Amino acid sequence: MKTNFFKVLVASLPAFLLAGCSTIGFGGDDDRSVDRGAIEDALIERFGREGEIDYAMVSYDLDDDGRDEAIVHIRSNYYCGSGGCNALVLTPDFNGYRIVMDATVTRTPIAVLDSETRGWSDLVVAYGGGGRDYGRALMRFDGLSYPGNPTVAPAERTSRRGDVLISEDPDYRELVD
Ligand SMILES: [Ca+2]
Repeated sequence: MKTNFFKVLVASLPAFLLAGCSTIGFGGDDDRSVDRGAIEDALIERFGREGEIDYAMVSYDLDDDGRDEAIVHIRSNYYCGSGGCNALVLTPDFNGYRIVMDATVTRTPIAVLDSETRGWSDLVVAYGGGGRDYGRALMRFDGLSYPGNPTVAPAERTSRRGDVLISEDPDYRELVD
């Protein structure tokens, strides 16, 4: 009985620590969760409510601090053109989520490498179209943020593939209609 109670207690700890938030676990690890409502708030604050916006999201702890970041890819005819759309990384902050990557002209897939820079996992982001060659870019954290565009420095072309976070054809859900 004691053991069972302890297991339940441990299993409910992550939800307890985020008490007051509506938490939804997704991505590869069921034990992890991010606050989808707070992330949607941050995305709406970033993009506004003009035009239709869809987003695909997974959670992954990029800086290994025990709290998952949200890795997001946007799909929107309003904001994005033939060169792709924004990829974002949002990290938990004391009052919501803070954007540490907001990269234009990205495509899926988005992957994580086993290497890291300044304590944050390196990312690989696809790009191409709209007059650009198709390729993959290595995105490295600089201490404050990841690069804002995969097609120019400090991002650099890479042949590395990494572990896919957001697949080439992910499920998008509506942010703003
Ligand atoms: Ca983290």
